[in-house]
Amino acid sequence: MKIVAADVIVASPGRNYVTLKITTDSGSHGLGDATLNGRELAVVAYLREHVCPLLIGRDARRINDVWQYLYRGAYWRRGPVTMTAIAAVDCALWDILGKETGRPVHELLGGAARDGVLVYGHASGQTLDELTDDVAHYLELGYRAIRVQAAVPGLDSTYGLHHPGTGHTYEPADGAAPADNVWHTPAYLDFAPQMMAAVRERHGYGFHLLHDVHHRLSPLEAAQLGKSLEPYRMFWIEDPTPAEDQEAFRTIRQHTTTPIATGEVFNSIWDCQTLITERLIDYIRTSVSHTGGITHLRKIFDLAALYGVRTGSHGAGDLSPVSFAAALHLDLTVPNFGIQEYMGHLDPAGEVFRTSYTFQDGYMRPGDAPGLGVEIDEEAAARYPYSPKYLPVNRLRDGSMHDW
Ligand code: EZ4
Ligand code: CO
Repeated sequence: MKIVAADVIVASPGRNYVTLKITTDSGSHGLGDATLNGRELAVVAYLREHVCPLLIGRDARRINDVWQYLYRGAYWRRGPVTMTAIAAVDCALWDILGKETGRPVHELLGGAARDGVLVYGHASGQTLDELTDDVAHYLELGYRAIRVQAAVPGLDSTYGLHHPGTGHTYEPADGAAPADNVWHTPAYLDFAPQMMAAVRERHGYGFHLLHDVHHRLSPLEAAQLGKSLEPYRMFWIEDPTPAEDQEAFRTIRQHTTTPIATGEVFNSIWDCQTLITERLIDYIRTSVSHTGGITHLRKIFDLAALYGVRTGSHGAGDLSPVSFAAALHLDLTVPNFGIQEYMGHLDPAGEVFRTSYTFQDGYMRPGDAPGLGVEIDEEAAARYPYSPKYLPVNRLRDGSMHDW
């Protein structure tokens, strides 16, 4: 079964998505998500100029060999652009294998190890009243796990809040240049325990509570935050410190029992080797589309299983429905699954991507359609041309750059 075409589809149904479509001489095609938020065209160029020409004529069934060829066969390897491109190829080949064999990808991975995939939704608010109302909304929808973010008093902008009018999701990438945000750690460290207290006071402890710090603290500040949140029994705090410094997590670990999750910016098993083997984190959050696809992510998850680290993959709206479906198939099969982020996709994304996954009572299921179970409507995609958008940048009050 030879690959005869590999096409890159760039579209912006609500936000930018890059989709790789691989076609075989047997008439099958498969999809992979190649979206890298704010750096979309770098992946498009890497695919179109350097990867797609190498795929033509290769056997689509040899997923492991194609992966090794694109990773090990490249002298300049790793990094988000390369690994997102490889992920798109890998997911598209799993999709093809599923369609050719008539089976959903989770069956090809050894079959379901659970009945459903626990997901967490995103509640936020400009005030604590707005936040706790939003938590009520998610509880009514049936969510058993909820991430909470609220505007930090004294800051002009805060990460992770719904834009007015966008419904229950948020979109940090905006504008043809990065927005300048201002960050002040003391204001945040004072506010975070008040936020969790308000949520637990109104809604109790009958659901999992999560929070994303988004890489902003020093190790000791993160330890202070973890300690101050212990009474609220967090499911996790996410990305407490800039994630490339794996050793930094030792300090956090020494001081607090609040569980730690990280990994959405990682691209390979080498990025989290120390974190996992030294048990410095509780949840590994790498995503299928930024970490080399199903083939590589399952290796990370297997390493994590050996050390009692559970999974908690990134599932923001800037990962397309193709990526989300791939995540659900893998989540269903791994023994050490923890939780899956689910932000959803707003229309008109639904005009472009037809999905078969479902949500019920706080759990999601990928469905039994052959392959990944997502199709793209290319005519609809053509109606939504690419529009450049940037993620914000962060500065401290004195003007110096800070992690966003
Ligand atoms: O800011 O995916 O947990 N979710 C996140 C995301 C990231 C975006 C960046 O593109 O941190 O919202
Ligand atoms: Co995050």
